Amino acid sequence: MKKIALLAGVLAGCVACTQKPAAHLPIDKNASPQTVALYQRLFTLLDKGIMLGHQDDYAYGHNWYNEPQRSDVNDVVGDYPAMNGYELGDIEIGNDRNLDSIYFDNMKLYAKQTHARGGILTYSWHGNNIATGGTAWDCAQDTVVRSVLPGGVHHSQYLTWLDRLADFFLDLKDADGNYIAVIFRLYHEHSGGWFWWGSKQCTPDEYKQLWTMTVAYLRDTKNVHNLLYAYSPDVTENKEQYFERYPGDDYVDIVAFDCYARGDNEHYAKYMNIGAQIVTEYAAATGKIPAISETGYEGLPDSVYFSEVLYPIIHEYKLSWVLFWRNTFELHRRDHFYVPYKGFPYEEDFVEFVNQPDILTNKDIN
Ligand code: BMA
Repeated sequence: MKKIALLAGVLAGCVACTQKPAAHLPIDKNASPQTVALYQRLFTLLDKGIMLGHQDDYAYGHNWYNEPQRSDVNDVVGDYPAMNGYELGDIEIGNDRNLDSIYFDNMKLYAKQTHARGGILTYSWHGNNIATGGTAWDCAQDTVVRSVLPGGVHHSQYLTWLDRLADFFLDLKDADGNYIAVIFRLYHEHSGGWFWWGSKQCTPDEYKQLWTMTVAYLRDTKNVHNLLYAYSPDVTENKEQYFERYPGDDYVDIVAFDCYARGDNEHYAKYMNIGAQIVTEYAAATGKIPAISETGYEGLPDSVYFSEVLYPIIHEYKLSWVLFWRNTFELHRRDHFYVPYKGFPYEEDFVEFVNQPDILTNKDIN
């Protein structure tokens, strides 16, 4: 009897195995212990709530630039974001600061400080157009992706660009000298046609090759093992469109999407729901992490955007984080902000949102 029971138990265990992976491991088989721990931490936190994210939070805010430990989010709600986004655009061309005026040396310092307080980091990359020397938005051609793939005219130069990215990630170290594990969200918003890697600029197959080449180069050639990889198209109509350019489960740790409010709340809710449903269902079925990698309402003209528009939507889903885009410091771009700063008339709306029990700030995840 005992034997039969044991056998039944083993069989039941196997059935369970085929349905749900026993442990959530990053796609990088040689991921550092810290990277494995970060991935597992994301799964643990997924049961707790949705992490609040903000882009460039430590670097600058509305009306200030590089003031130690300052953050618009902290100024308004009394705590830092749990998820902290930074942008690597221009690192590939060897610049000392990114396209939004953050010095990479400072960015490394912010990473160290953020990590020390238990925050999590995610990096985007608006890399330049290697064929024209223009920006990421220089997208009139449909040959750039092809030209950086193996055999393409810009392939070897493109690898030198990836070398600079690798150097940055390998410079992310904590106080004990361990690599800080972070999220890399590459070639994002590709369901749109505004970047050189967008849907009008390359075929699905070329996009997938660009992705797998980049991951394999960073991971296997450059030995960067402190990364989790996030896939994040812009809005999509359905699953088919979302996955049209998906490079495969072996190349993605996090399934996410970007979606902005632009005045039409019904339209926003529709696409937020489509995206949230796709990523949460897929993540649950395949053992990935689902997230909203960028959202917000530029200039916050709606006094109840956070509490009455956004929250009721995301509250329905098991999402890892929701990240709001940057609050610019430049005087000529004063309307480019996505979270309130101290003194902003609708700051209470944000406070109400952040105080919801399922919205997690830095303290809540430590
Ligand atoms: C965009 C804008 C740009 C910025 C870019 C990369 O959405 O905020 O001003 O340069 O992101 O951070």
